[in-house]
Amino acid sequence: MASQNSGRNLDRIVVLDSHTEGEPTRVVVDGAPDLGSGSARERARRFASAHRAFMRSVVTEPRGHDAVVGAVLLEPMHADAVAQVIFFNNVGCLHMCVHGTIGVAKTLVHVGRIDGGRHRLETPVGDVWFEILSDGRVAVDNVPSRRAQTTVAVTTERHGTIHGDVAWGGNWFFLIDDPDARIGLLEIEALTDLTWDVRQSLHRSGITGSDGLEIDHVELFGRPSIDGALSKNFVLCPGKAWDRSPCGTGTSAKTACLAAAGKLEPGVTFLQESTIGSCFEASYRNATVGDELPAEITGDGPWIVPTIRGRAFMTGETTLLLDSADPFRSGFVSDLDSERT
Ligand code: PYC
Repeated sequence: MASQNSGRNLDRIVVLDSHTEGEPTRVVVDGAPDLGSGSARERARRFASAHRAFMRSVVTEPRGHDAVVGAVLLEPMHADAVAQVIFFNNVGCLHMCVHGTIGVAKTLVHVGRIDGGRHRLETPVGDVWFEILSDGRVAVDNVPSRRAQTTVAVTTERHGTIHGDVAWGGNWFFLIDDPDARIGLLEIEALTDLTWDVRQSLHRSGITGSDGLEIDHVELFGRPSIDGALSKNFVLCPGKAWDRSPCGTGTSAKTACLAAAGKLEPGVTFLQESTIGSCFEASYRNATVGDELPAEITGDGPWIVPTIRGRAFMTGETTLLLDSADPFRSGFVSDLDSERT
């Protein structure tokens, strides 16, 4: 949407904001670029290669901040899907986002496109299903997930040698268990320094996901502070922001590791606490013949289909304005803004 204002062009982007267990999602409902037709994967490639300025203008300063995850909703390929979605953050597209899916579900209810029930959503890494539960929470059956490697040693620059598992939960994760880790809002700087060191060291050491893609999320687990939770996590996202929610793809990766280690049976629920003290509930079923399993993801663990349940709340209905005379109309390019798909 564009308009003239004393010789200037004002572009308008209409967004709906929500947060899922503390982590923001900004759904673009008008003003997104034309990404052509095709699968979510194909459209995400086009989006990532040609529309980085658009992504920045929606999610980063001055209109947003580094933790905001954006979502563009598109026409689905399958007649029975409610939409196709591409998630993006401060440095590019995410493969998948569970907290964002919960936010999208609540947004679709808010605008009256759905009023409950179970819905198929197409993402760049496969279809997911979400259901609005009777208590208002949303359950997401995520993409099939798997532990790829266990007890991998990474030699970091500032924190010695650290061991962790590598797992796919819709994004690639390096998962570190440390019952002595202090996880909380007062520790953000130290936690970011540690996990960023791990992320960069993984990259330097050539440790990748089993499909050769970068491990761009690092997840640290310490003792929970909430009764009944299995652990409390700190999750570092690709653009160095930390997830306020327990991270749904990260909780899926954790679920895959627990299943692979024989520590969690199918159908059994556990609680994952976040850095701010919010929770996702998680369980899984074993994958079956009908599930879409990406051949390039190999590993030592079984394929599982995780279900993540959490709450989202609407926080805003906003029209973003992009003034052609504004030198920072698309925010500013950070050093971290790298080429990703
Ligand atoms: O919930 O999957 C998630 C997620 C990924 C990045 C931020 N949140």
